[in-house]
Amino acid sequence: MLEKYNFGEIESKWQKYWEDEKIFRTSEVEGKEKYYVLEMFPYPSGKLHMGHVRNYSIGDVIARYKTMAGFNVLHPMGYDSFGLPAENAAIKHGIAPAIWTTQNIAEMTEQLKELGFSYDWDREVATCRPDYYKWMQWIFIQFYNKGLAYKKENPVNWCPSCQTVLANEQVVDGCCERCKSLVGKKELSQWYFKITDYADRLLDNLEVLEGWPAKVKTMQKNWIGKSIGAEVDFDIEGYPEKLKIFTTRPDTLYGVTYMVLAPEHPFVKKLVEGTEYAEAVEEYLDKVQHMSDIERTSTTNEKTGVFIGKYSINPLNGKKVPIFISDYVLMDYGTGAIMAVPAHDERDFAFAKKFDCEIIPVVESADPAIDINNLKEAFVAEGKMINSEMFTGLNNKEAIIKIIDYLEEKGIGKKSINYRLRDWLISRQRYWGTPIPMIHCEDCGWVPEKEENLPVLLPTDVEFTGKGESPLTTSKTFAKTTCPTCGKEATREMDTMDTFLDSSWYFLRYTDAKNDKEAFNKDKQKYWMNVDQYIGGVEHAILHLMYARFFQMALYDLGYTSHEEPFANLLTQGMVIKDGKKMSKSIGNVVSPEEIIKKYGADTARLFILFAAPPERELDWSDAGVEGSFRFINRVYRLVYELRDLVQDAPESYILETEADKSLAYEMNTTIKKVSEDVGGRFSFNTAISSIMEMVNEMYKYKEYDDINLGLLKAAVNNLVLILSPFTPHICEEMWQNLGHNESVYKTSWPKYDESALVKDTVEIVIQINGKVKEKMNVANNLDKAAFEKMAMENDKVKALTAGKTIVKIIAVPNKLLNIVVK
Ligand code: ANZ
Ligand code: ZN
Repeated sequence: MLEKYNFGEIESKWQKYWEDEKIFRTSEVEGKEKYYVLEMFPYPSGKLHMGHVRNYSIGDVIARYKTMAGFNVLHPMGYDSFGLPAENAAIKHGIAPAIWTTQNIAEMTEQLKELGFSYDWDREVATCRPDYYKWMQWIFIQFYNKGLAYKKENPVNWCPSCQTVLANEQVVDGCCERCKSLVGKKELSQWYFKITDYADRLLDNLEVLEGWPAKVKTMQKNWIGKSIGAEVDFDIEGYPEKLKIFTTRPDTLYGVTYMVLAPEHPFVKKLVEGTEYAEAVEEYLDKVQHMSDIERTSTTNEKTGVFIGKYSINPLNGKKVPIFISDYVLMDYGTGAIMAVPAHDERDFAFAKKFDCEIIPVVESADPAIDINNLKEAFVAEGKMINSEMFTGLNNKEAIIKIIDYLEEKGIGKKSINYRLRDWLISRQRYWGTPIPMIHCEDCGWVPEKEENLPVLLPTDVEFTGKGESPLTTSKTFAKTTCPTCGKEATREMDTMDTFLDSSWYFLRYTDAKNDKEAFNKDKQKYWMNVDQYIGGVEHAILHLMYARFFQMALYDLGYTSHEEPFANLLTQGMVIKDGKKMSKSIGNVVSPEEIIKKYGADTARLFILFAAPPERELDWSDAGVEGSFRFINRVYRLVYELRDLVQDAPESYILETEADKSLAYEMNTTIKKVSEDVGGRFSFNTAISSIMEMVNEMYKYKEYDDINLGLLKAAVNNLVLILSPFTPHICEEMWQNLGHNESVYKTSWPKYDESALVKDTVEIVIQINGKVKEKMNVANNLDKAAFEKMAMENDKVKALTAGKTIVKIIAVPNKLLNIVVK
């Protein structure tokens, strides 16, 4: 052991050892309790950022702790390696996506190894490799055969800059999530997954995911957006067809004063054909086409619309009301038509004010301050029914049920449920993704590729222009094939899969990453799944986590998985910020992991990140904090360096004799207990680390006593190294070896604490006179108030200081302090 802490040497030494000895390789061990800890795998951009380091440090502490605590731990890593950046590099720099990606993977792997993460690298997956995407294609075919994949012509979100289709989930505020361009609409024939078949299960199962943050569950719930209401048939004056509307407020039927159709509603053309309204409607439709759904439904936008010259009849009271079209009604929700109740709906209220429509209140507020006949805004709360014939007087919640019954009885409507969740659009007009393994035959239609012909390989003879259709169409070899059913000439699908598919089952592949006969073996997934602890950014709260749940459920229904839910517990780590802002190139506040590793070593980087904030919170990067962590590591190193020879020959057992012995034993045992609980249960790493820091302080104090107990000191030093090892693994291996141990610290059991040493015999108390501290003394723990006061008053110094004075009052706080007020 060198006198000076040389992190560079120590870290590369132990990284090599772990790799050579395959310390972190795992396999199924029957009878040993398994623990699967997983961090979201990265996109191989080439460089790790601090967000990655944080994510993976959290996972690594858990994995190392669980290993030492006796679990059979699975802790894998891989790469989500299909996607746009590789293709953009091809367009810009002419470098093949496969080569660009492979280089990046190599660089990132090196960085991950430099940080000392305990991955079983034998299980590494990269989604762009044929041995992975072969099984992606196989899963697609299973979904297709089960009726979960279908092709449909539809207006889709189209990013004019990325030249590709986007899922609804990838459109943020009407803009492309990736390049921020304004998204338009385009008619295209596309592949979809029927995730809507799973809407109720995805929603209901949230209840049993007790280990998920409430925030994430709420986001998923809102995304699924289940609305219970009714469908009601309105008549259209002069037309035989019924106008179907969806409402969540059938209780407001008597307050309907106009109707609104989505501008794209199929009735609209028919209703205005040949009338004076046709032109205005046409113009309006044109304008709406370029707007995103978010803009259209915003409650703050000025309302626009066009009266189409026709009227509708309310089936409950026969009232005749005008029909409008307006952008705030969307075609692909409900029935694409609404009944408008301005008295009780915000958007209807704004529209009615602008277009001078009637406002009829039908629910009265209990609050006398609200003048229901002269509303300043829509009244949306609960209340008592008014102006509603036989339903008047009911509570409006009751009325909802009664009115639905009545509609059903009369055959003019029925209970109806709507979801915001849409089917998942999975085709992309992109090169760097899994080819969709479907073949189109003129006679047989769409036919899946035969299983023995998988994988359908990505061709390499393609051009990257960044424009137009899928780059696969430029390959001379790819399209032409034969029909798997009839053998006739046929063409391949030329779109590739959304990369969110690849990341929807990688956790299953890790359980059996090398299998070339199956996507994963059923027994192996059964042994390892589900993931006990998943860790990643909250930005994946909806998309990735919803898709992965859907895959897991669909594969469960197909009989391939044994759990319905993939992730038992979820931890979403906070962002890493600097100077109060997210680290970003444009702000210029990025701290690169490489820089920190070079200057202080990986152990310091890890310790700082884990110590600076609880995992769910934002982490404010601080150079002083990094320095502090480095100093602490040095302090531990010096302590072990100084004591290593002394304790090696010391006895394995010890008897506590002096007060100092008892105090150190107490410190050691409480620290082991605290670290075990903080790391094993609450993931409160920062408090665990600060208790280790206190223990180190106590050890520094203890070693200066004349009368030291070497057996005890030996236990303390060994335990210190063990409990620190999940955080700073390299230096702990080094110290462990130098303390005379032959095996890796990770082959050693997590230390146990002595329950009986957790109570202190004595406590230090403070004595104040008139509020000023005058004396400290040790007294027996948990003395009652009277005994405590007596002890303190018998102290010599206290006696001297109070001699000849009048004692006005004594305030005693047992185990803490005694304040004597004198005159
Ligand atoms: C009448 C009514 C009265 C409504 C009232 C609300 C309040 P959620 O909760 O999102 O499901 N709606 C129905 N289809 C629509 C569409 N395609 N585009 C825009 N809005 C639509 O909202 C359901 C409510 O949103 C429905 O209930 C309907 O307005 C409107 F005091 O009907 B309601
Ligand atoms: Zn055919």
